[in-house]
Amino acid sequence: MSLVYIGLGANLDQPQQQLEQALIELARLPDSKLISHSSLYHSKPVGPQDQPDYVNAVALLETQLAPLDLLDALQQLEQDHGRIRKRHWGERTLDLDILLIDDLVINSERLIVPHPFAQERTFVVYPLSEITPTVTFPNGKRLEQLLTELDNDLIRIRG
Ligand code: A4P
Ligand code: MG
Repeated sequence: MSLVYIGLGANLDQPQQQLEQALIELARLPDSKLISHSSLYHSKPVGPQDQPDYVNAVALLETQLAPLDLLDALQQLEQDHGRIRKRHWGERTLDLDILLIDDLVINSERLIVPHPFAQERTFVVYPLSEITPTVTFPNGKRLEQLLTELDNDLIRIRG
């Protein structure tokens, strides 16, 4: 059994509803249980600026799926949401990133854990801290420290 943090992001086709639906679908994944999730947040795009603002959230899943089986399941959900990959860091109907799996470090062709940009992204660090205020990354970096290094420019969506 693993504890997995998943980053959710969307900026096309009613992004808030995309995320609300994705949370329902995460709760239905086989051999898994959705433990909690953060609020939903509006955030400015990181990467190309000529794309709509994002809605982001972080979810905590307990799962018996192996990491690559979980990645397969998440990519299937992205496909179900009509995801088309247009460009790197570009617009999408649903992006599901594996942020952390317990204190595992994975560097394989298809999967890098912790997610390489997790520690520098406001839209990951703040929602993560909402559900688990004390997280230490495998490289020893503590979430409390990361919070002091990032300006919180997120706008919380009232649920
Ligand atoms: N992959 C490797 N490691 C992982 C992991 N930990 N979780 C591989 C998920 N996938 C992982 O992903 C490309 C490949 O990464 C996958 O096939 C998988 O095998 P992708 O999502 O199709 O490609 P991408 O969008 O070109 O790149 P990437 O790195 O996933 O983009 P990001 O980092 O997800 O950034 N701004 C705001 N405000 N909010 C956002 O959510 N998101 C992005 C996308 C850009 N700007 C944003 C946001
Ligand atoms: Mg992604």
